[in-house]
Amino acid sequence: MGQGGATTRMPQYKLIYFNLRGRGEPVRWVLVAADQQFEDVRFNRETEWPFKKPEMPYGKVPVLYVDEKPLSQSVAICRYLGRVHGLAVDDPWEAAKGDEVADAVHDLLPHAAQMVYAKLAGDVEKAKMLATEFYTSTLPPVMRELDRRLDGREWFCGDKMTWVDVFAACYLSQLSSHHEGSLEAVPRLKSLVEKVVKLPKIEKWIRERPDTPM
Ligand SMILES: N[C@@H](CCC(=O)N[C@@H](CS)C(=O)NCC(=O)O)C(=O)O
Repeated sequence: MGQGGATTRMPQYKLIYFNLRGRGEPVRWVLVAADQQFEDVRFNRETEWPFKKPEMPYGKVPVLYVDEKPLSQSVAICRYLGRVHGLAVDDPWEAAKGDEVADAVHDLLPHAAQMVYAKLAGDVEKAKMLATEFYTSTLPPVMRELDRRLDGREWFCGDKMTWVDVFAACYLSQLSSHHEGSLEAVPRLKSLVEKVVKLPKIEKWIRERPDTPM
């Protein structure tokens, strides 16, 4: 009960995405890390999405409905959830440097997606070429900078885990799982990713989530 006898109501969350990890998965991880229940609505991309697309703001997913109000853009959604559920910092500079990390990781996605699509299409040569480029040229400078950011601090925004750590760990754990040893040269980043992945609630989510190709 809140002050004056009013009941403090938990927000109702409904996440709309495809039956994939993709850009929906970091939102799911932040919801899980924040101990929030949510309805995990997953459309089939081929059969259902063409009918649902016109209903979505910007015609894109993920969309998080917060008490029936839609919020788009995966990074904005994670940032909002972080602020509302205590997975954020107040200091504007630390918060902005956290946003920087999230955007830098998010920028990797189109490159990674090309690689995964080529693999799923069975184009072995193209997939191999894109993977070599991704793991030798695209990913290492980002990993190095993220590792450097962790010099003398446990988490990206200081001594407290925030949505940024959860967001980054979600993508980097998946990307590194496709390429053995890719986190070895960046021990501080590797440790951050492992700490998030080993949170009991995240481990449980990974164990129980639907098995999807990407
Ligand atoms: N910047 C947006 C990108 C949203 C986006 O491109 N979503 C893709 C799926 S990952 C989508 O809706 N594709 C279907 C379409 O464009 O019809 C975000 O991070 O949420």
